[in-house]
Amino acid sequence: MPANQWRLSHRTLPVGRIPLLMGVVNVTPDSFSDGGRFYEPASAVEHALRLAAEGADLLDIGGESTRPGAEPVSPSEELRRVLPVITALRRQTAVPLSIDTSKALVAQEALAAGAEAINDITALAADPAMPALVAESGCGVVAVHMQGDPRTMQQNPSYQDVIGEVLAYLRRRRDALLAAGIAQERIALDPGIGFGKTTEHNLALLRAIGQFHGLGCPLVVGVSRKRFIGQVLGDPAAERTFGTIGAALAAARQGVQVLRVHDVAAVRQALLLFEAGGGR
Ligand code: HH2
Repeated sequence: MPANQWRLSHRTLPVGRIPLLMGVVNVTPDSFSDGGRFYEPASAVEHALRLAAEGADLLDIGGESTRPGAEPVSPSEELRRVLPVITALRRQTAVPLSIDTSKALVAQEALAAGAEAINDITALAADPAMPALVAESGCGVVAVHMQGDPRTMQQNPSYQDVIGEVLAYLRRRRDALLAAGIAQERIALDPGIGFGKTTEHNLALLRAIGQFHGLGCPLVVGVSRKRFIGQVLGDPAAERTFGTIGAALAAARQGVQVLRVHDVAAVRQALLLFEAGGGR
């Protein structure tokens, strides 16, 4: 049975017939699709409130780009970017917030400012303080699969069996988080589309994502505006929103519980019509 809820610090998000939408708020100068657009706190807050109004179920605030080749950012710089945004949003919207970070210091301050989940592309493996922080605070967590690190991950991604290896990794990380005292219903798992994967790897994972329900946790998938969309279309420069919608529906058909997207209104409308037309 696919998981039908995801517990955060102060509430449980029930998963209905279509996936929950996690709206992307990048407070960065260099994110791959919207870098610099929401770098000022006021514009990030305005953007996040727009995504909330469009129907986002969760807002994911990030202060460090993880696009291929991106350079790391110090914890103090990451905090300088995200904290004012989280603090302002906590006052202005009831939509739950997640912090997209791999650093316990950043996550801890973000939780103190009102974030209710940690979205970590290293699956809580990069910073040894992360698992205990999540266990003690009782927040939700997203553990993402990545091969390598953002600086080098797209240089030569290779797998013998991409589905088996990503599944096994997420199972190991789930077990490590359970052993650290994190409740299973707080753990969401993400195959990490684009994180050390070729277009073929991404498509194989997307086609097989239904198999990941066996892990017993809600699944998060981030296809939004990613490079593989341009490659499938044979046009790397193509506008990627329409392709994002197609990939989102492929995930929804397989019961994915959470989609991380930039274009909340577009994906939400597509999902509502998908559901009205019979769904999966
Ligand atoms: N993708 C990105 C960042 N964070 N988190 C999860 N759980 N899943 C994803 O697929 C994922 C993620 C990359 O996208 P974006 O935030 O738009 O770009 P950047 O990392 O350049 O800020």
